[in-house]
Amino acid sequence: MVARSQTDSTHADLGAFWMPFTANQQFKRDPRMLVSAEGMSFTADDGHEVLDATAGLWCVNAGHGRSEITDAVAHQLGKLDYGPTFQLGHPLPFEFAERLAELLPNGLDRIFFTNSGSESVDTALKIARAYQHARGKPGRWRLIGRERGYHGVNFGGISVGGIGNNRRWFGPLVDGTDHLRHTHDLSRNAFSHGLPAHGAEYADELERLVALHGADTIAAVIVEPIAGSTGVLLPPQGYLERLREICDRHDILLIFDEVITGFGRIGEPFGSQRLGVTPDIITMAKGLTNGAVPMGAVAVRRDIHDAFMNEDAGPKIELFHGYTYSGHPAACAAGLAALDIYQREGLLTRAQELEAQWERRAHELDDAPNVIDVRNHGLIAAVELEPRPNAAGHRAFEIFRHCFDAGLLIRVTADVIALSPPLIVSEAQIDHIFSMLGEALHTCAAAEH
Ligand code: PXG
Repeated sequence: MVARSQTDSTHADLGAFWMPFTANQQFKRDPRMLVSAEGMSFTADDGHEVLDATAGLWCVNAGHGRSEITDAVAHQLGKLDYGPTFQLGHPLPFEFAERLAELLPNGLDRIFFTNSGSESVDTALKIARAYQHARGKPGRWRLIGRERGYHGVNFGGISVGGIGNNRRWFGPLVDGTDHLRHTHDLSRNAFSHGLPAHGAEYADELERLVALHGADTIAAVIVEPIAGSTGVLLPPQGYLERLREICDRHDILLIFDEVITGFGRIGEPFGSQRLGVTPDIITMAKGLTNGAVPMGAVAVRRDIHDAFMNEDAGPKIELFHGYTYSGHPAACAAGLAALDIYQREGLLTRAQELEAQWERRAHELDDAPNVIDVRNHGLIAAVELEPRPNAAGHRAFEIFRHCFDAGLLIRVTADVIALSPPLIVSEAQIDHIFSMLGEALHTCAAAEH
């Protein structure tokens, strides 16, 4: 593997692209550019290879450069590049929705297509509120999220989301939301293997919010079964079950945001199947097309969908919602090809086969310098670092840069390092990921002294 060369190119032409969730000025002074990808690796513009331990941004579950997807998209664009889905149809989204329904938990077999995770979340929240109208309970409009939750960046998503910086700059948010407390509790759960033992009782917070607001004002609760973006927070054992129970008791919809946990990340097609709790609505994106074409979707329990349908088969639209690109032909073609690969190669359950080695290697970092927690589930691991005084996030970012130069792509959020490789990762590559990360933790710590 070629190490990264220190180029001094000025990259004077990088100004126009306002980069998302990026320190633009810093990046443009010292850019990290990827120019191609194949299998488990990217290649940077200086020719050095970077092993992808994050599946891009949690999306390239079948690995990069899958020719079946390229071919399917090219073929579809040649045949029908675009077709409206408002009052018209074309075959692909119908076929893709059927295929997804077969994979989803029982009963969630009605699918609304979007273009991203953020749109899926806002769609799900709107469906939840509109459903309460459709069944004659329009007073149920409140939406409950959770502290530290990430549900994308649109107004609905940041309103139920719980990451301070994603909310505080944007003025009044969507009215009628409240939040459960987060479940991260290192005092009791540090260095857990798999789901942490303590904290199921955090779900009882929902009872408190019901007592405060009245169940008859609450439409839905939305949580990530495993929170990813905020730094990988695992649900305590029994927590999701208890949340489900309380929602049932009070007739509140439960939405799982599976944008990260969908498509095999924790060893079943959807996280809810692995975790044994079935929500009423599931949002997804990312792995839906293996990251090749932007697309999201919302899966809804059939009776929720059916509440919008009535015997009047006239021209009345049942749900005033949709996107120009809902069910885009190229996205559906990519999604169908991705599903074929996932199923043919057994990728949707492969995380369970690799989990023991993954967990063992991850926890070999328990004693590495500055590490205050290592946690894991499926093919996800997080290494949490002690923040430097008055410089939160700096330590992890240095490790990110060190790893990138050394040929390993990790993801950092504040001082949490998150790992989530493509599900095609080999056992040797798992060893390599943790050896390189261990080396980076030691080297960066030594440089601090
Ligand atoms: N819900 C969840 C649970 C997500 O993780 C979104 C919604 C929004 O999806 P879009 O497609 O609109 O970005 C996400 C996105 C990270 C990282 O590093 C995570 C996401 C996006 C970018 C980076 O953890 N999650």
